[in-house]
Amino acid sequence: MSRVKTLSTAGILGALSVLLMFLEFPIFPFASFLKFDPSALLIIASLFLFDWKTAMFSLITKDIVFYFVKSGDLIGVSMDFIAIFTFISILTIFKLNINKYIKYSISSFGVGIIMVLMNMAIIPIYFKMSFSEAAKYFGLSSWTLIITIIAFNMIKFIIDAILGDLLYKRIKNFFS
Ligand code: RBF
Repeated sequence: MSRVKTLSTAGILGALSVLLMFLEFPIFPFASFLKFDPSALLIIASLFLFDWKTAMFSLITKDIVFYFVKSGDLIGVSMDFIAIFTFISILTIFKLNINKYIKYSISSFGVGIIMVLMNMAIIPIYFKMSFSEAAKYFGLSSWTLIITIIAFNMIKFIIDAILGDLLYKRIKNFFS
């Protein structure tokens, strides 16, 4: 497939994923700033269909468009961007030939760890209180907030990777 076609397809996947972002909802009502949405499935499909660079192009398109049409929340959109960037990057360098569901689980756990660190840095800016104060504010301890963040990212990325893989299998012949 030509570079132009690949990039237009990647852009279309990114634009379509903005629509899926509108379906966002919190998985854990006590930490409602963590919102699940199925949009990463199209970025993951873009990775499986093409490559890391093309998937990044879809991701950048998605988060820029989403920022302008819906959220206006630069921190929220950036956190989503970093989480998906981390997931597709881990999947790209993860060369072990193991069951794909184990691969998705390990990769999404990796995203969970990175996002705990990101949240520790960002929560004091976003909520104007320390990580442990924010945890208390949500009715949690620091440890349960850490576990919530890991669980959220694992649920988000395992679901999105399984759906992205299913979609990829459905549409791959169309692109070859
Ligand atoms: N999205 C993730 O996929 N993983 C995260 O760990 C994560 N942490 C966030 C932390 C804060 C403080 C905010 C505001 C957003 C975070 N998001 C995260 C993004 C959020 O779930 C949602 O996609 C965006 O806010 C866009 O509505």
